[in-house]
Amino acid sequence: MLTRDVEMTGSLPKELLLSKHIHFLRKYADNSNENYEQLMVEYLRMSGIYWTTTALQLMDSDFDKAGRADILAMIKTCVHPNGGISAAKGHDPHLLYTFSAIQIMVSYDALNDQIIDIDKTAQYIRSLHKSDGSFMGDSWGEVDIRFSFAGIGSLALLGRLDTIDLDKTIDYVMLCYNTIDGGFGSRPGSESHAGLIYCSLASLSIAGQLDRIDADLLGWWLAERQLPSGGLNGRPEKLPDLCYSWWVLASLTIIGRLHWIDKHKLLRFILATQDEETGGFGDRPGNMVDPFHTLFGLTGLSLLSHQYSCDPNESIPVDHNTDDGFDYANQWKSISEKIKQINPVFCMTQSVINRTNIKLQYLSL
Ligand code: GRG
Repeated sequence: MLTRDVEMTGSLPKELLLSKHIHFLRKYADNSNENYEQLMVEYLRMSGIYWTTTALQLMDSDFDKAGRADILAMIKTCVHPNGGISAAKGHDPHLLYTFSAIQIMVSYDALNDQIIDIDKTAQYIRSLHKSDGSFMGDSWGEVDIRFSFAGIGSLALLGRLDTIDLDKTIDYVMLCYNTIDGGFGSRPGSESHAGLIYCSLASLSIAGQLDRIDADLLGWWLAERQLPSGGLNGRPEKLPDLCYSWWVLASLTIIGRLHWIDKHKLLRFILATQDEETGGFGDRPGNMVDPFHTLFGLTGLSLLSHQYSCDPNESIPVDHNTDDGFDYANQWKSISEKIKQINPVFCMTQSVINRTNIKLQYLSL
């Protein structure tokens, strides 16, 4: 099989540049409207705000003060009479942006701040649920497993999961399951992809139905996503991309097999994707940085460092080269102190998820 990868040569960052990342992200979060106009593509602005505020929240204890009122006011301008929420004012509502807006509101503990009518928004989500259990993204009718997760995740955060037939919804998710590799594709019969595997496992976790998959087979396929550079791709023969430090690692965490990848090599890859001048992370070392990759670089580090510092059975493998300029034990400890714990299902801080009553299922070996 063809392996495509990147070279890890030259002087690449080896430390977490925390304050630079906070500075980079604050440009997006402060006075959000004007800066988002310039720096974000408008049609996905709501998700941009979710990526930025979640990343800030992971690093910054002052998160609540940063732009809260402006961001909540902006969300209010995107709420439609049918309860759906759009990416930006004047755009049509869509399930993905409804999910992002709900995630932001829950993070700010603002669900009951009269920004949305919870019943109406739950009914909007239900209106996109089809009789076969699948979800459309909007009234135009595209169906994708991402929308199943956005629907289930949104309703769970709203406390309205009983609005839909959850078993039927999960039966549709299982139609997208590929018995050959244990993964999931975007629709029944589609190729397995790490992003869609995350959406499926997160849905199964919320529904408590993770026992319907072959976790060893899937864990093997996910671990195979790691390339010699240490980075992860989303499917075979593709280049590594930092965002898979979320889609792959969150999936492995949900099924209790995070330790099946080489975390030290991945740490080197993640740190190498930082921009030492501007802050922020890019998809690969040396590439342009953006809030999407910055969030998923930080969430990958959060999953790895918190497991490492919490699990007494974890130790640095003896075959690891200790002459590569990395003090792994100290790095993991310091990263876990600097980045808060992320929840692998919702991609929101664990402390926020602890405030909800949502019960999640995880597998273990
Ligand atoms: C709450 C974190 C969170 C997500 C909400 C939108 C969504 C639900 C999930 C998206 C899952 C997904 C499909 C991720 C993949 C993103 C990505 C890098 C797509 C690029 O696809 P290709 O085919 O990439 O260009 P490869 O790497 O296969 O070449």
